[in-house]
Amino acid sequence: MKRTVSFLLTLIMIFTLAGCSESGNSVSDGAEAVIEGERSYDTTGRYLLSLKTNEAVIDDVSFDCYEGANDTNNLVFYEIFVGSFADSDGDKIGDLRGIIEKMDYLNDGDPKSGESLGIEGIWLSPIFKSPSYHKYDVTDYYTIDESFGTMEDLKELVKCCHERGVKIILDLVINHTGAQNEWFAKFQSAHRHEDTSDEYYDFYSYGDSIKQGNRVFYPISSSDDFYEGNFSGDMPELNFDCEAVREAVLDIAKFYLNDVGVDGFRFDAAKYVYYGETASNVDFWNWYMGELKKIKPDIYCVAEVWDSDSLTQEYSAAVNCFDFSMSQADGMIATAAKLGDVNQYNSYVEKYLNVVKSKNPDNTIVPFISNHDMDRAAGYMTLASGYAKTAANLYILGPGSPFIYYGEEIGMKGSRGSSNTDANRRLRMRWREGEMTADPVGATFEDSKQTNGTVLSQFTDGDSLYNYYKRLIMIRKANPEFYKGEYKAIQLPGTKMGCFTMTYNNSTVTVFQNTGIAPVELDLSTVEGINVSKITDYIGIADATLDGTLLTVGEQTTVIMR
Ligand SMILES: [Ca+2]
Ligand SMILES: [Ca+2]
Repeated sequence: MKRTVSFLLTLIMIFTLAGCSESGNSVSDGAEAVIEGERSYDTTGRYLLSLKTNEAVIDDVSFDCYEGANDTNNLVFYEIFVGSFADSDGDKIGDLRGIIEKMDYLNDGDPKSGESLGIEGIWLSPIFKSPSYHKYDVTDYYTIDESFGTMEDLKELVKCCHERGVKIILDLVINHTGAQNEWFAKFQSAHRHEDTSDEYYDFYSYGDSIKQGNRVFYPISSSDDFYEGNFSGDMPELNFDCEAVREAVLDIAKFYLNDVGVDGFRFDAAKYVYYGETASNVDFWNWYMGELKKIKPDIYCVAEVWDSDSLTQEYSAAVNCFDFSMSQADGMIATAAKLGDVNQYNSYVEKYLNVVKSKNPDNTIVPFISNHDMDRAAGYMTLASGYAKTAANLYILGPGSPFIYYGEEIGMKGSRGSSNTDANRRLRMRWREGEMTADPVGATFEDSKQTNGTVLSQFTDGDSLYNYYKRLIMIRKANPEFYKGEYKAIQLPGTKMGCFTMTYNNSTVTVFQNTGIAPVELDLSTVEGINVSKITDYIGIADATLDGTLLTVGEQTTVIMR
């Protein structure tokens, strides 16, 4: 469906101001192509954008909002840790119906309403029957854990997502199962009886000692054999040399693609399938993705290969992979966001994107700051420092499919801390006082450290991180080149400000990103490889002006030009 009304025009038409507002400063009165921006929010949190240049230019400053949901790659995803997100039945455990109830928060189906975050895809943490709160130890792949709901609830959530143009992918944990899985009971029984003809005898990886190289094995009780369990004794590892196992894991995916209608998967522990054997793993994922693409040609999958780029990129031949080197406190995004050199960041993005494309042109990069296995970003990139916003600028306004970890958009905190528990990284979503799940089992993070408020408190605050994320996603959608375009890093000598272009169908968007705490002036006539005449948007702590060829980008601010 083609949107015919321009993005900008619509926003101006709904210009019914109330509540708080911030406005860009008008600079250089009388100069050609001066830009002035007003960003406002009405009492419901509606985002209003008005960009003004001189009248000769303004007619060109309009956008068709790009509906990226038809893209296989390049969508803005949102990771939901299901048990901590939204509770629908009062037991304080997040569930699938809770997500359905919060769909308007995530995406209300109207790209121009300005009333939802606008994410385009959802990754659900594991939802299959399991004894743990995190559910990475699956008891039964065909049953939704009863604390999360039912298969019918999942189908309704999928329908609800698709009605809004949102993709939904499931966390698929197949390297290992839970110890309570009946497959494991049958495997153990076969070994106790030394019945090598039993169809489950080879179902899991086993050996005759407790340790082989770096692989960890556990004894099978009443047997001389040992089973592989690199993560834990409760997570026995399947044997992918067993044809029946390959069939079983294919059947699971088939069921959720065909019968439930999900759009793809996030593959847990992808490099552990064959422990330490990269070539065998890549072969496996190539085979698996090939089979899944036969079922659903436009499937979107992304794998967890938590390792160095040089290893992870090998898997890019088979499947999209998260870019772990971009994440966490010492990662590429945080480094550049915290007064770092954006030229270096852009060079990295270009180089790594090219590597991924050379491995498989259908795959792309998957930038993110944090996920359920990492300390939350707001702890080391505070809202007060502006880093939370510069980091978001860097990875949301760029190529690939950025993944936002739930609560990142409101600056939720949570770190392992001295109690060394991942539960602290998976705390309850802070909707508002009185409307939150319980924290996961074992969480010790003090509530008083959550100083950035709730969804409710941020909703009507025009300067809030929530409204900032919403605006970033709107800007991304207003520029289809972010989804479809070829990325090119433009080196700017003598400044840490970064520049890149993205070009699609002979249309180019040029982006300048200043993560420093001082404005940067740049004579555009000295920059090779760009061809721009006007600012079409900006987002950041400050604003931007263009006076002739002199571009001034305010502190911690990103500018979009055409
Ligand atoms: Ca519940
Ligand atoms: Ca394994």
